Amino acid sequence: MSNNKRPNILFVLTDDHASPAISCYGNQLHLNNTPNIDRIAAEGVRFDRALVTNSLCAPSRATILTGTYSHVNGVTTLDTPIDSSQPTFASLLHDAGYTTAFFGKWHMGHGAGHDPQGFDYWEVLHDQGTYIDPLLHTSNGDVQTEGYATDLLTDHALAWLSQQHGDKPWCILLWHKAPHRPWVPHPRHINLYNDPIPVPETFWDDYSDRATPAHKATMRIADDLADVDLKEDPPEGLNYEQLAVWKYQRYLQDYLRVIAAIDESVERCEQAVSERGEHDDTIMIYGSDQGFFLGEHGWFDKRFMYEESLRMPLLLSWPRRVPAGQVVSNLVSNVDIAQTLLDAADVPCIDRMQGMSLLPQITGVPDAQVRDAFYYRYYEHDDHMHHVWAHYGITTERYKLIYYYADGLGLANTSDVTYPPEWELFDLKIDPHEMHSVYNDPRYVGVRDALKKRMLELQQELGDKPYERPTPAQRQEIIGKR
Ligand SMILES: [Ca+2]
Repeated sequence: MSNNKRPNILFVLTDDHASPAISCYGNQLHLNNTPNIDRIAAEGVRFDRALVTNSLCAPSRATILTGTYSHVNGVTTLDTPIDSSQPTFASLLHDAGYTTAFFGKWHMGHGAGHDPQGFDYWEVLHDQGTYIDPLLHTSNGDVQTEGYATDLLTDHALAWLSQQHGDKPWCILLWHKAPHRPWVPHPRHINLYNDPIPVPETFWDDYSDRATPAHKATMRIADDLADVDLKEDPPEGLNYEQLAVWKYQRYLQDYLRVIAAIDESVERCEQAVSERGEHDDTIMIYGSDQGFFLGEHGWFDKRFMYEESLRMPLLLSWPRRVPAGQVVSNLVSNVDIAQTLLDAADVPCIDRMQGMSLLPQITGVPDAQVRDAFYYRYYEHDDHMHHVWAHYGITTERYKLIYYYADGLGLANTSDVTYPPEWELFDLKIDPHEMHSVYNDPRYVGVRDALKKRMLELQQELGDKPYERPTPAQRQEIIGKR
């Protein structure tokens, strides 16, 4: 077999899977064991600081596919469906002779103009998708299925793979719903994780030394998990703190059980590829559309530019080309995935793509390009459930600067109240959990000003613009349209 054979690609993306719930990431709380996901890292690379451009399901998916930021691909929020005529790494691979297929969560709109394009075959979960008996949306109409979504999507993907013969390389995107809320496990996993799970050290965070948005967010495990998440009544007589810990247990138990099914799915994928004799020439990628809070800062969910939410797990193996057992701590991103896969397939990327191929960094190319800083922007200003304010910012290896430009407009929990913009600055070296903003600390003035300058440069390079607050007249107009 030639070294120049174009690789197959099997890309497993999950939804809201935080890296502390993947055992190869070495979580101090030892939450679970994921031996099959871990195998990808052992046979390839574990990226320890893979950052998303916008920590939300649909925007991350659009960024991964198109290799562009939200302001370029248009998918800024959950309510901005994709224009799926945009070129993606999948459509470019398809044009270059790959056979391509998509199974699972799309969540970027349905119907003409929004359905997947560039795939020889696709079937997507209807909208957000369900864990049990999911309704599938396909090019031949909707199909009602019976079964557990993680298993069923794996069945369908591997059945499609078994029909692929001949010389064309293939690319499968198996993008699960799991472990997204409301975390419904398969009955075979219902007895896992019954022992008490320790709470993270920031669980009781009171958000002192942070800007207003951390205080205003409504994604606290203690206060904001719903009955559909908890699925059973708590024991009677618990005080507030005891109830919070009980809710955390319920949350984590089901979250980890759902991940047990994903790890089994990955094992089946690995076996299927090996049985086809394609182990060495297949790129296996495991990632999640963003990180997730697993009780850190007392939260569930994502959205914030804080590390737990900003960092996605990302593992990649390609035995033919990528040396095994690597750990990469450089700043990489979901915006890099498209160019990396195109590079691997020797297909040129297109000018609008805004990331970089990660292959040089992981194949031993001397002086491979790395980032000095990374730009982030979260737009979902008017979310009615979590109330995380819109913001943008920059992170380097050591520092993170965040600008909350929210001014009250569109904030469901603050009505028409105006808030001033606020900043946060964290020194991740001495404060890795981001508990103390040093934005107003005189010792950090130099760092602060340098980061602001670099953030504006990056914003401009990427074609984004600073937020402009509406004038009082514009403000009245916006309010009047409600
Ligand atoms: Ca997600």
